[in-house]
Amino acid sequence: MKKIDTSLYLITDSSVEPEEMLKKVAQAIEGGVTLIQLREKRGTTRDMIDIATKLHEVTKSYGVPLIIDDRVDVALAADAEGVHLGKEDMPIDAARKILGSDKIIGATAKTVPWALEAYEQGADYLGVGAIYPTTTKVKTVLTSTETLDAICRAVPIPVNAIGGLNKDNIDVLEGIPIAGICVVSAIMKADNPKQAARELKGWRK
Ligand code: TZP
Ligand code: MG
Repeated sequence: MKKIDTSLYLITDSSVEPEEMLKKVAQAIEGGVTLIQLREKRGTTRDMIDIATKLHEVTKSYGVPLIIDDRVDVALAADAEGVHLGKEDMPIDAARKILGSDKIIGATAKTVPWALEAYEQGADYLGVGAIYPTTTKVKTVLTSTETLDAICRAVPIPVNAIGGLNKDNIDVLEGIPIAGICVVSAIMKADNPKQAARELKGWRK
């Protein structure tokens, strides 16, 4: 199993301008973010590769891995450390054939059977949610904390909770053996991303 620190996983917000996004990511890493995902829904493939390459320069300078949402081709072009795949994206086993064994492949899972299938196909970590309704633009349904807990116990890979999480509601995850949390707005929409990351970092200590 790969050693991946998913404890505070920041996903970028496609509504933030790229230059601003790069600054916020750097500040968030300084506050303790351990993994970054580029979730970019705008522009052409060329634009995405451009943003991914710039973001990778930033994440590499801090030694934090970069994951690209949905796009195996963009991950390869930017030499990112991995990719995150949902049910409508490339199947995990197909992505593994293209990416090889060293790249990180994350997957979304909302049920125990789905989580087991993703694990068996070679996923390195899972994102489970949405735990709370989210203001981030995404097609998702709510996942109960009971299902989150069951998924954590069903697979040996890191499982992260996602969806509407912030410092004021995160206590709902207490006692569930998650490896970490994924957030978009709690950090990307914060006036001070470094401070926001710091506060989230400390939630389980
Ligand atoms: N998948 C499930 S919820 C979500 C994604 C990408 C968005 C999470 O964003 P936020 O702002 O942390 O609720
Ligand atoms: Mg996707």
